Amino acid sequence: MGFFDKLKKAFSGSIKLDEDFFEAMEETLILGDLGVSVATDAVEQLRTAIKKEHLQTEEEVKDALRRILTEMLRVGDTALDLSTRPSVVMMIGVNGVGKTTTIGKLGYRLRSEGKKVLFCASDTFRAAAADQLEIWSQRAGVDIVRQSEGSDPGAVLFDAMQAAKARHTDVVLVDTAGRLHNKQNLMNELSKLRKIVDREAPEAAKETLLILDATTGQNGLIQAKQFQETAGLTGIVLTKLDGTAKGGIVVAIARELQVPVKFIGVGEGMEDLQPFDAEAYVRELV
Ligand SMILES: Nc1nc2c(ncn2[C@@H]2O[C@H](COP(=O)(O)OP(=O)(O)OP(=O)(O)O)[C@@H](O)[C@H]2O)c(=O)[nH]1
Ligand SMILES: [Mg+2]
Repeated sequence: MGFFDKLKKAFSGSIKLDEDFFEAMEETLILGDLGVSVATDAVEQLRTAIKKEHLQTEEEVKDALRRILTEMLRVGDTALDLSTRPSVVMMIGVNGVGKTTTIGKLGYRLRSEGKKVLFCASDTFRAAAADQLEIWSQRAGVDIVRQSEGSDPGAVLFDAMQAAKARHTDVVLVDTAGRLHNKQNLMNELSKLRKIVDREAPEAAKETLLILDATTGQNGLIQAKQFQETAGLTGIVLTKLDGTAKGGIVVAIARELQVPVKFIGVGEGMEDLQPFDAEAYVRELV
């Protein structure tokens, strides 16, 4: 049973707002991957709201819960800071979450807005990675800087930054290799990439987006903390929301790290990237 069904069950029939209800509610939220601290806090706030506002019906209680979770997700600007030329957006995250695909979609989106975009293939781990990004660059109609397999990701980034300055590029989108958050040497490589951007474009607006797929459970919070420590996150992209998983852990991540979700991925196509709408997301969740 998914989170949604469980919640429906917790709410089913005429609700009796007793201890059992609050317990079931808390358990449902935890099982829905919102995490223990979010669940405890949300239920606490819900108790207060029910008392203060004399809520009685299922719809009123649901609305209050939606309001509480939406508020937890509102932790900052959901728009990308692209205020300088160039500005630099780096995608990071564990393997297979959708970093490269998100770059493709975002590149298409930004180009459609009239921006000059450059892809940087800093995933040099596999030859196929740069090839995959190159296919996206053709589809989206944007330039790419790449080198051969096995070259230094930092060297590719350096090249891309030079090219961006020479070509008056608006936005550089940097693809990185997937890595486990507990592999220290791979994580160090990310901080190196960050330093290259800082050195080559000290004044540039920089975004570091953690790509997280909706099937990620409680582990997502640990992942996010590690990536935050290493590279400093400015936003989250929640991918694969077109499936059944809802990625409830982003509520915990947003709240604990104070990092907003900025986009959602809803498919594999070029247009399947949408700006994050906290209210709409919570409506799907509850
Ligand atoms: N359904 C769905 N599939 C997605 C979405 N985003 C990415 N994918 C798919 O997920 C798979 C992995 O995507 P990639 O973009 O290659 O992921 P990655 O993070 O770059 O992977 P690595 O570079 O290997 O770490 C591909 O088959 C994508 O088409 C999404 O929003 N919805
Ligand atoms: Mg990739």
